[in-house]
Amino acid sequence: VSKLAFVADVHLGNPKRHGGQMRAGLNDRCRRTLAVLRDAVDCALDKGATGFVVLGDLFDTAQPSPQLIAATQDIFEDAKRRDCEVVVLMGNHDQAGPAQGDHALGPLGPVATIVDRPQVLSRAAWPCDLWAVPFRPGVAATWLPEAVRELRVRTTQAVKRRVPPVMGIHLGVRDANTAIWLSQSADAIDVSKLSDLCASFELRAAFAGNWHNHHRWSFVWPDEESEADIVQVGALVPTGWNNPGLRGYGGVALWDGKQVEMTTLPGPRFLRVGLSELDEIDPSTDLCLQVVVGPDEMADAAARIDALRAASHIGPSEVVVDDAVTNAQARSAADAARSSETFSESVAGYLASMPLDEGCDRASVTARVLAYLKGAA
Ligand SMILES: [Mn+2]
Repeated sequence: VSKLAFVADVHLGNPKRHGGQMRAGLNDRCRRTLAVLRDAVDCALDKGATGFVVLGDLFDTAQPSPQLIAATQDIFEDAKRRDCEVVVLMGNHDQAGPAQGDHALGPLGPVATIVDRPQVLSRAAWPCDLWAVPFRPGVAATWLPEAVRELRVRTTQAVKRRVPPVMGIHLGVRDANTAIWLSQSADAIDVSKLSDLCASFELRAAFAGNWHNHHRWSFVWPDEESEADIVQVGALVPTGWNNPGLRGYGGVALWDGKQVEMTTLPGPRFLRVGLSELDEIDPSTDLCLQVVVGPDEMADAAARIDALRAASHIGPSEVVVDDAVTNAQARSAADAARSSETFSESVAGYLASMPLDEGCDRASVTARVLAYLKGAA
C-alpha cells in the first residue's frame, strides 16, 4: 500500500537563543532541526511513503541562507532519488509578500513540488489525490471554502479516482478548547467548519500545519458510516520556549487512503521545570532546560545543570528566577516589617526575608543599613 506522509512547521533557520556553534553557516540548533527533517524522510520511506508533504513553514524566514537551502535540498534530493516526491506548501513564514513567487521556496523547485497557490496533485504512485492549499493572508473562514470550490471545478475535468482525496492546509484548527488569544486569529478555522467542508467536497481527511501542537479530530459524514479525520500535525521541531513541553511535537502523519497513522520522532524539546523536578529528567532526551528557581537557589541550580549536562544529552539550558517566588518573598518581608515594634526591628525583619542577590551577607547588609539610617537621622 502506498502512503502519503505529512509533516509541518519545521522552521529551519539559525535561532540565536541556545544556537550553539556556527559551522559553515549553520548553527547547532539548525543542524539538529535538519537531522530531524532527515529522520522524518527516512521514517516516511521506511513506512512505504511515496509522497512527503511539508504543510508550510519549512523555513522560519522568507530569507533562508544559501547554506541552509543547500542542506535542505540535499535531504529532499535523497527522498526524490528513493522515489518519494516531496511537496512543500508555502506557510506564512516562508512567504515574503503576496505577489506570485515572493517566497523562500523557489530554489527547492528542482527537488520538490512547490505549492504556492491552491492545486490538486494527482499521482499514480500515491494512495489518493492531494488538494493542497497554501497559506494566504485574510480570514480563512471566508477564503478557504472559496478556494476549495475552485479546486472542485478544476478537478471535474480531470480523471476522477475511486479513492477520495485528502486536503493539506496551513491553518490553525480551532475548537471549544482553543485558547482565547489564538481563537481570534484569521489564519485558523473552526473544526466544525472544516469538517463540513470536507464532508461536502468528499475529502476523507484534512492535514493542517500552522499551529504547533498536535491535535486530532474525527467526524462521521452525515449520510454515511465512514469517518473522516482532521489532523493538526504539530511542529516537527518546537521553535523554543514559546513551544514548551515534551509532547505534541515531532509528528509524522501517514495516510494510506483509509486511515491515519501517527509516528513521533525525538528531537530537541524545551522543558521548563522546578529544581525538585531535575531528578526526574530522562538524561537520554534531547532537551533544553529552563529551571525556574527562587532567587537564593540560582547557584545550586546552575551547579546541578552543569552536572546533568556533563553526563547526558541535555543541551543548552538556563536558570531563571521565578517572579512569583520573588514577589512572595518581598511580600512576607513587608509583613515582617509591619509587625515589628521598633524601627530597627522593622528594618532587620525586612532585610532578613527580602529577596537579595546571591552572595550577599544579610547580617552585614542589615548592619550597614541601620548605621546609614542612624547617620541620616
Ligand atoms: Mn509555524
